Amino acid sequence: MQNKETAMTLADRITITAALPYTNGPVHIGHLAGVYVPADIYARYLRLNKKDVAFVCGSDEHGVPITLKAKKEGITPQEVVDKYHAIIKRSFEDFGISFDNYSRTSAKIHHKTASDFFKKLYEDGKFIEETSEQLYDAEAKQFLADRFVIGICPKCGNEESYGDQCEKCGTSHNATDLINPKSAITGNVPSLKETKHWYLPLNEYQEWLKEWILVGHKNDWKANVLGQVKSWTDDGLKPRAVTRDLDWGIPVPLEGAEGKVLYVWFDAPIGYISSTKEWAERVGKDWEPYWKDKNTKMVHFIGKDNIVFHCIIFPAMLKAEGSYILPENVPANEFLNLEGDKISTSKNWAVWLHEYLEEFKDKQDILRYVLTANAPETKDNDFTWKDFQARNNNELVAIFGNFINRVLVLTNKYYEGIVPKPNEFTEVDIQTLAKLNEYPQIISSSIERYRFREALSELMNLARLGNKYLADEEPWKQIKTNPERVKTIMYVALQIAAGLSALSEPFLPFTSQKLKLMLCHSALDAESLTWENISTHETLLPANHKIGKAELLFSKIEDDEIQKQIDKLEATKIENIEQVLEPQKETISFDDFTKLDIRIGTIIEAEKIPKTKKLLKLKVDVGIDTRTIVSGIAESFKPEEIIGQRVSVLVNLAPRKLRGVESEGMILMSETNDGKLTFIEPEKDSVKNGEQVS
Ligand code: B3M
Ligand code: ZN
Repeated sequence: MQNKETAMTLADRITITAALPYTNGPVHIGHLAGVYVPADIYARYLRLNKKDVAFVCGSDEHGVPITLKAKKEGITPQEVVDKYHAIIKRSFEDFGISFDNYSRTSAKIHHKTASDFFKKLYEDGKFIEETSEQLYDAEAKQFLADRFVIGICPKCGNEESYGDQCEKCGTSHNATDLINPKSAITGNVPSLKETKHWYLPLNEYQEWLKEWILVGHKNDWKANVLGQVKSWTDDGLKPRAVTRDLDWGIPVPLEGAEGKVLYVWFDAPIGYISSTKEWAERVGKDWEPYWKDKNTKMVHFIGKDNIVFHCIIFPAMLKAEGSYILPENVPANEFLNLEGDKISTSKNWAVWLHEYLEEFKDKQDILRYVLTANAPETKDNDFTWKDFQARNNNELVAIFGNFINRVLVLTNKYYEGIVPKPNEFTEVDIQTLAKLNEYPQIISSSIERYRFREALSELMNLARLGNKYLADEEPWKQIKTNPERVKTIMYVALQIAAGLSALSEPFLPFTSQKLKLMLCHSALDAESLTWENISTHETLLPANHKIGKAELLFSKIEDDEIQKQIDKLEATKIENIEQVLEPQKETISFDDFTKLDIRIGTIIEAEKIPKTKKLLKLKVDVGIDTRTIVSGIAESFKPEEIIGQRVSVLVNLAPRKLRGVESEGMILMSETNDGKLTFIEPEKDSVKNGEQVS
């Protein structure tokens, strides 16, 4: 029987949200591993446990990423979101991500839900209304917030932090907190300009958040989530602007707020609510219990870069509004890398879901399997095509597929597909059936703690149990000498096959469906089968039931299929190098050029500048004199390896003091394909120091 304790821990109504993907590009395997596959496993599992599930998501269509993409593609933001919303929605459907509803934040129902939410907080006096100086790009005539501005993160020093969030340390800040901000539109250093915004005073919720999460959930939320929440609350939460001076987004529903929209991270989480409303309207349900009934359990599935928004900002919004429930858990995953490098939409360094579905037709479950088996649940992990091939060939084909194929082939061969009536069970048979009956609870226990990798490995252990049972009992040998014994062996093996068909559904829905059809057992369809009765069922496949023909569930993936994918990625890498070439700078006159005095020189001394990562202090003989030059090449060269190096030097650059050292000139450098610096040196040694470069 299923463990009573587990049955008790599962609420009857569960709202499951999955992070709304930005529609500035397609979905890739990092999104799937981090968010959508675990969320789908959880939703499918709960439905099999006959729970009332609302699994909601939708496209995140506002925010600066969309407008930047529109500028880059020379189309409107609406055209960008329409294009990628369609691709994303379709690819989720084809991949078996079983949302009850997939909406979009440009939908009217969302604009109304988000506007009403904002207005309620405004009317309840939950915002601080303040006019202050914000970053402004005079050339672009645009205020700079979010990804419109890049600068140094005040918390971790990341030099490419966005205006609202630093992706490196996850922290969230206001654009004016950035050090050395630069406009992402023109590259200019921004000026400051007055503007009015509405702020959510997060500081007022700090103690409540600490109590709710760091005390209340210290034992059941993941360490990576608790760690980030502790880090922000320790730093002290500050008021956060929930509006922006942008023309793409949900207009601020207040008089005098023309030209202002809701901050994308204010409106997007409300997208979960509007998606639930849209679903409830369609299926004739009331949406409120899924968001307001204290007995409803809510779980947010996200990646680690979204923790601050789902554990600090959105809960503060819900608390301020007052009528909503809060998440029971936010099991955020870490990041998945690809072939050892960070997945990057902008660099096209990704395995895109819609392309995978095209190139690996009907092989959704292989990718679901690999992304679950390699899920970055507690630390960043890496996806390689070789590992993808190995797991398919050595696990899905050799363990799961092989067991099922043997059972169905032998049942058809010995009994024309009829499940044989078993004779007396031996001790081994009884132990094997008892072990089978434990697997629903074993897998439940992992799933309910959001340990999907562990749960999947337990499912594979059930297939291993089946393989071992057959290998030990050898029905193909005993059929000649003890055919009555073989009836019992095949009966037991068929029960394991049926258990696999049901228990695999959350992880491998396409395989589960295929297997259930091959077993031709109506009781195994989702309607009648619950997780519980897999083990309490007298028998999953009763004697005299007729199964269908055996078909291969999985097939080997050959080296050439994988090499094609690896070559495709390598080609992307080369494209990236070509793409990364800086566009030509603005035209200058010949007179401008003649002002530059570039000479050939030789490095005669070199030493590191203490407490710096990049700087070397060089003594350079430039023919006309010997001078000190500070150069940012320490990450590419050791001092001792560049003594005697011939170089090109801009000698009439105004002297500058760098970390206390007066630098008189600049060593001209270039970059190799793999990002290392390289000198510009004369081809021939006969060129003397002091010779001009012209
Ligand atoms: N659009 C996904 C991201 O940051 C973001 C999630 C919104 S969930 C409300 O990549
Ligand atoms: Zn940072």
